[in-house]
Amino acid sequence: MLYVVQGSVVEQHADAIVNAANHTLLGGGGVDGAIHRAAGPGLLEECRALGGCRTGEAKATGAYGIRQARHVIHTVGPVYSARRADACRRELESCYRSSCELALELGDASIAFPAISCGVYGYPLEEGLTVALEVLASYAPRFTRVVLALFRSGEYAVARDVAAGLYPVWEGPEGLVVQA
Ligand code: AR6
Repeated sequence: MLYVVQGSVVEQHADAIVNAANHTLLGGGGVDGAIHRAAGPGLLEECRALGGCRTGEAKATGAYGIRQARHVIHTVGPVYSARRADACRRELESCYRSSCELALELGDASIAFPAISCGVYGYPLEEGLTVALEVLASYAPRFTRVVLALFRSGEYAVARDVAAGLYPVWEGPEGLVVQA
């Protein structure tokens, strides 16, 4: 099942929590900072050994202080540029796909995502959420739960409208349920 919820990805009950990271994998602002703060210094130490990550790819670590999760999956979204909109879309699709594939390889039954690239990296929100929902809908049957967590209420409102335009949806106690 695919869920769209308002809240921080850090708080989600999922085997894999996805981080919108940068090439260094050494932390940053936004959700990356929140994940590193919640996980603690062990996460940074493991990240140092990974040698960075390319745009569109994903790498996994332990979840450390994020007790309810088994893994953090770090992926690097595109820095949006209108001049290379098609390439950005392919890179963003690849982030969601690579993260799901890695979680499946690791035996994670559930996975929670933030809106990758839709903050500091400037991906237009509606387009970025459309990519997220389309890829996640295609993976939903392979997990017990796939969650797209929108941190800001404005982001959640847009996500709800985008999801309703693409799929049948209904409001459940845990948020918006998307019939993928
Ligand atoms: N907790 C949970 N979610 C958050 C938080 C938070 N504290 N802050 C933002 N979000 P962003 P990006 C949501 O900017 O665009 C970092 O510095 C936000 O509302 O975190 O992929 C990295 O190191 C949005 O929905 O990621 C990179 O340098 C989502 O997280 C760069 O930012 C993604 O916004 C990556 O930029």
